[in-house]
Amino acid sequence: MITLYHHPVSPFCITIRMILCYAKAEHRVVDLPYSDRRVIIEKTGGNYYKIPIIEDGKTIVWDRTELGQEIARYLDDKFRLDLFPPALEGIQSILSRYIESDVEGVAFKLNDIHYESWLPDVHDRTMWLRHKERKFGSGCISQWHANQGSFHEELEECLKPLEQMLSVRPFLIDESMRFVDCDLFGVIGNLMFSGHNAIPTRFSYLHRWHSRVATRCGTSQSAKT
Ligand SMILES: N[C@@H](CCC(=O)N[C@@H](CS)C(=O)NCC(=O)O)C(=O)O
Repeated sequence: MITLYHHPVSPFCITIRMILCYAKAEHRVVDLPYSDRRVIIEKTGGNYYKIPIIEDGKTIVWDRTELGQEIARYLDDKFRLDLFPPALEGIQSILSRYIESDVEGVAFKLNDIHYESWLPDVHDRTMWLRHKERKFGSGCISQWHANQGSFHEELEECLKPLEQMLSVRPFLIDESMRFVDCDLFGVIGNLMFSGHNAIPTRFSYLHRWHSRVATRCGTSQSAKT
């Protein structure tokens, strides 16, 4: 039995959860308060504080390197999912960098501005705000709120090439689902988490891709669950 320690808002956690579902792996999910990383610190012997991590018997796996995708690769090996075929390593490495920097970099702000709706606990919420303001400056959430129009435009620009890719094949880079599809599914799941944002209507191929991936993973059409 694999245990996933996560918070449901995190794009990286959504990705790992959907891979577990795609693999039909027997697993349980432990929801952590966003700002309490005690379990992560204990499980990794003080070597990590981010989410997600997974526990498989005595084995603890976390993403030790930026863009290393160690958890996803562990699950890929264990369940033979073929998410990382050697012939696609190069393109997956370039595209996952784009998804996790350009797309995620604007998508998370559009979800963060609605944080009061998805972080109900006052302690967790205040510590989350502290974390954000230390990284992005005091008042960042109000500024992002005021700039949301330009963030929506930026998001559309970022999604345009992905829509174009999906107009000629069912998944981003192949006829089958690969890691980059899981990666993007996580980022879109984070974007939509508050219930206030959606994939822009004009991106019909992205909409169809999203339903296709959700069906493959046996999740509902929303990445929230
Ligand atoms: N999987 C990522 C890292 C995971 C990550 O950045 N998780 C975020 C949550 S979405 C996190 O825990 N950030 C630090 C924090 O919240 O304190 C990697 O490629 O290394």
